[in-house]
Amino acid sequence: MRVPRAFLIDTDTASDDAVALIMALRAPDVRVVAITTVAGNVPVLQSTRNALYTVELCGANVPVYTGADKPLLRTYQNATWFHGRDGLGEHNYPAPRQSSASAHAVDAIIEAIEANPGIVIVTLAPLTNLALALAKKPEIAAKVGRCVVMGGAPCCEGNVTPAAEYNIWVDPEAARIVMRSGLPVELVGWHLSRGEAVVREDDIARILGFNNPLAKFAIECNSHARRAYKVQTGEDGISLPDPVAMSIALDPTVGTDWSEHYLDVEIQSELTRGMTVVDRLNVAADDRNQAVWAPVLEKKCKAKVYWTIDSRRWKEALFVALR
Ligand SMILES: [Ca+2]
Repeated sequence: MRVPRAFLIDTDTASDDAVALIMALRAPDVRVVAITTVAGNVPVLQSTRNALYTVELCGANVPVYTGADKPLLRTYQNATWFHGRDGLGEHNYPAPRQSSASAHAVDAIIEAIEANPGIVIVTLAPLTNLALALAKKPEIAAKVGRCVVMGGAPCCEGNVTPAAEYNIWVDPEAARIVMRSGLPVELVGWHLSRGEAVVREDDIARILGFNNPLAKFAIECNSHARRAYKVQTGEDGISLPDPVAMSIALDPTVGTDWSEHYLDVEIQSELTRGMTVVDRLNVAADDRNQAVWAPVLEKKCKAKVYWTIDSRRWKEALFVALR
């Protein structure tokens, strides 16, 4: 039998994070060594509570570590307008039985990487925890096998400003630290959870037809997010950015078109704060650009940016997890 792959998941557990956690916890060839939480969609203690609740619903036994309660420099801004006050659509889920592990998320990240060389890090949230871990111990970057980042709006519109996606926008300084760290980043932008990837009425009926508590929870906790997404984009259905990223973490071939580029994050502009700037035409080393791009070029480390996915296969991965 193959040795299961080690995953660490960093999350601001709201409704789509919860579904992504279920996918990883139920994957037979994955061992989730730690879940770390951060302030994002909901405040960090709510995020921890939601992660613990989801772990218990899966009958799993994975430690949850609480992390940063605010971005590195910016004022914290939640996304309860999208996911509901509790992040899970306001269905009054009971408190989890377990409490979070005693170590801080930042130390848990460092320890998990050192104990599991080649580990897959999946980030579903602002990158504050990972940035703090890299600041504390930069050499961990070289020990990570893959770093799948749900975040960014590569060469397209964002979901919180025209230029930026929420996870990157909330803590752009942290995102910049991660992108410049030498980590093998794979960027799963917000655009990949739109259009064909949206879980439509017939998909929802199919999931509810599985008739089990996880399937019911996955749909129910996204009720608020579904309404907010309709208002935001006009698209009907449940858009699931974190589960799409998880499906790629589980199987990179779900991504159908991707390429490797230098990537940086805008931190100075008001208009384009948190924009993920992708060197799509590979001009960063040109005379015109190399001075500005020097800190990125120095690392000689390009990010893998996914442009399209196979929506049928992404949804199949979702169904398998909830069946
Ligand atoms: Ca998230």
